[in-house]
Amino acid sequence: MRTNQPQTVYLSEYRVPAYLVDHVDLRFELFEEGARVHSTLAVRRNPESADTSGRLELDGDSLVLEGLQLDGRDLEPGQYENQGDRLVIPEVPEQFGLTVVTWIEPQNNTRLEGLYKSSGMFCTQCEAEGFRCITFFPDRPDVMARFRTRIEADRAGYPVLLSNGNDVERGELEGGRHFVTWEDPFPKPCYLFALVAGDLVEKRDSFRTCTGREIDLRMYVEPRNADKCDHAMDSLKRSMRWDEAIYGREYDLDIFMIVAVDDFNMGAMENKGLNIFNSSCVLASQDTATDATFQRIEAIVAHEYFHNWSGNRVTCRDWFQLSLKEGFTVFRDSQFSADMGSTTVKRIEDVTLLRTAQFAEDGGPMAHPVRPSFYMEISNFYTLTIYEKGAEVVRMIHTLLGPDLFRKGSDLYFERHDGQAVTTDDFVKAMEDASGRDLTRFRRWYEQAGTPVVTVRDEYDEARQVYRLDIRQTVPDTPGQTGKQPQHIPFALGLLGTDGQPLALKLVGDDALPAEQRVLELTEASHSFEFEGVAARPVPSLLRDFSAPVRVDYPWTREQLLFLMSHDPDGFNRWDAGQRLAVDVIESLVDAGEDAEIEPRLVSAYRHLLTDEGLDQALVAKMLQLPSEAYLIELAAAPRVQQIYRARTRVMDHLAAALREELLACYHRNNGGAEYRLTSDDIARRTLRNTALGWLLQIGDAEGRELALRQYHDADNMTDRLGALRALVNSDYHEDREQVLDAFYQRWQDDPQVVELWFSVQSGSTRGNLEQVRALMEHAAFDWKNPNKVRSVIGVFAGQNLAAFHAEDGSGYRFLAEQVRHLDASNPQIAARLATPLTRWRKFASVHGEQMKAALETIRDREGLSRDVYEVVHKSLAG
Ligand code: 7MF
Ligand code: ZN
Repeated sequence: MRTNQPQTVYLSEYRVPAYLVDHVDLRFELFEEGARVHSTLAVRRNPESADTSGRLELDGDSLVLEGLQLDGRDLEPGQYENQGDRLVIPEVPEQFGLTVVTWIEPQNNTRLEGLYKSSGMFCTQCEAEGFRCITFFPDRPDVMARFRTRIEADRAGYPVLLSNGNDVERGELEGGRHFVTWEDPFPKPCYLFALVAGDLVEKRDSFRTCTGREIDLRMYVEPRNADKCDHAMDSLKRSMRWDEAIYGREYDLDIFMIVAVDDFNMGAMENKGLNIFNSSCVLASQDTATDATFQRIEAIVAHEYFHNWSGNRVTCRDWFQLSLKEGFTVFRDSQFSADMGSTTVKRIEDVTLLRTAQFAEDGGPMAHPVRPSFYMEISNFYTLTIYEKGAEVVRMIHTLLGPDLFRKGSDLYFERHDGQAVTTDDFVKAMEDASGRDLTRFRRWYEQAGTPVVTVRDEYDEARQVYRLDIRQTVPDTPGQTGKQPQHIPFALGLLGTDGQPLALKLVGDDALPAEQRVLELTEASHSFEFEGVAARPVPSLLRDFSAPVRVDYPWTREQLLFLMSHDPDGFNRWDAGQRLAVDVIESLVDAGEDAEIEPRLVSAYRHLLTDEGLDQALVAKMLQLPSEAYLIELAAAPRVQQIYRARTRVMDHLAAALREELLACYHRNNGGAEYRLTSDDIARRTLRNTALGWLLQIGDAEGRELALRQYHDADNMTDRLGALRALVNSDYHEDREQVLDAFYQRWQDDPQVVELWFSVQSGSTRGNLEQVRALMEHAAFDWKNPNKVRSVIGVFAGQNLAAFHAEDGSGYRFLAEQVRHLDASNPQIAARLATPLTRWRKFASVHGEQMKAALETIRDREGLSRDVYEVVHKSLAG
């Protein structure tokens, strides 16, 4: 734990490493009281380094140093300095072997960084800087070494011993112990190191690559989860096939392993040949996982697998380049998910996350560029900006280059940089070189934080039959960054004629063949585009498919939005028009007071969605979701949360009451019956059915209640069971709610993933209050040491139950601050993430903002604050 003020790390201070490590020989002796780690490094001076001092510095964290030898000779106390977080040897030769012996206590490691124990098994998490909690090492991604790892443990307790690469030797030891040795032929940074030891069952499968190599696929899980591996295994094979077909990337090792662990700070980790997953992101059966979970698992398995090329074969030079691997890999996994299901639905989901949460981050105190230039604690920079905005930036390159040149660029990137640790600039350069396009101005997307605002105004000249768009862009100031330059924005659009048909677009003075959609390239602060041959004022369909991560400002009328909702050939924009209309209606209630009339055309638009079976039902299921409170808050300049909550609820009540018959018909039309399948059609049907049920219970409909109870009892899958439970929990049928919640818990209490769902349905329910959330934390199934439980109770409360979190008396804020202070002592990474909602205090005017700030100050004043929480709290209180 930190004792003095944390240091800031700057990109401008990057220097190549003074020493390189070619080979690492590790020996782990695992015991119940701790673990001894013997590490022998083959070190040599880096010829590229200007540092000729002869001084070797290794990183360390919470280590007990038991031995230190240079070329086989013990170092005397005067020949080295153990500074705790650093081991310094002032004078080393050009090339040498260094042996370090450390003692660590995985069983007491609650931070879940480095080597720790989860449900009786040993496992590791080394990204970003966890390897230094295992042994002293140059813990930076540009030091790449070949690893050989021998694991020794009690055979009965730990029959399975895993590390990266291939198993090359195994045998028995004295005292009922055994060992396995693993060798990874690919040099890698230490953040990709992994070790697992436990009593696990093995599920095997295989995959034949495009060149005919047979890859051994293995999953390791606790015996009780043996029947929950199929979906992840199938997802893995689909990912491997897809990466060959779309990116020409073949898997390189002979074995690929996946391990599920219950206690994990994040979703999953791409360790070379040995991916480790949070159980809730990999295990699934029809009985225990919802459709959403199945889809998330497919995406995460793909994401981690894709890292084998975008991350492992080509890795990051330093952690400022994190988006090099994360932005690109998220882009790849979204393309994959789009190909596996509905492209439009996937785009809607990605954009919803981006606009709700990443835009909020980009407008808050932690705003940072996709390639940051400084940080205190790198764990805090695994953000939506790095991941989601980073993916959008790659997606824009794809849009600008087109699929063929993009593929040429990615081939060049992988070929040119295979085995290297590189920068986001190297990525852009490869795209430029392969395509011949100039991306100089485009690079600003990596350097400037903040969400650009694109303002569009239009004018129709009937005499000339010309329609003109005036488009301006501005990039807002963010903490520490002002006076920004225009960015290179691909702006896709179409125009619709009065009959609802798309117009052929012909720009004045442009020879390109007329097309129904164009990607305009905005590179300056302002542009004018004139379209000729336009017979009547058209309706513009702007930023189709969300072609850039920007806010569009255009004075939409409700007529235009209704028109686009039913006519836009771009499915994404049809959905977006519906969202804009709903936002406009809700906002007008916030402004005009709760008794104001609700736009009648909203009801007819929703009626149309509910009744026209000719519409794409997956899209309809999305269109029926009202914009979330979080999104409405994000859009508001000075959000009044209680008013927003009441206005949104009133619109929902109004729609549900007016459309009761249609909702019932929709429910029955989509009533399951058939066997559970994971096709987009079936998922859409279940979503529609559960949405209809939720709306009916929202207004306390008695028939809806009967349907929910029946669905709960008859369900043969978790999607339907949880849909019914959620509808009841969010209703005023208190007795049913309590009864069904009890029954659910009794039935599923032994399954941690289902208990997480049970927790989050309650903590996220707007009918629940803070007392109920506190009661959940007293529940036997709650466990402070398990990040999933903390997230599903406290995180879901603060992130989704916004009316309660923003309670007028400030109790929600004080509650969250209390939990952050408590958790910081055991798990700083999770504590820092949990604190995020409070950091947005400036956005909330008057009392609320002050209450949030006061809560943050109570965190700031905690004795022995971690670096993780320190950075978040100080940045949000600063200025
Ligand atoms: C899909 O990126 C998208 C994002 C770091 C841990 C997984 O592979 C990862 C790891 C964090 C946040 C999100 C994701 C991951 C991490 C993630 C997972 C699946 N390298 Br932190
Ligand atoms: Zn990743």
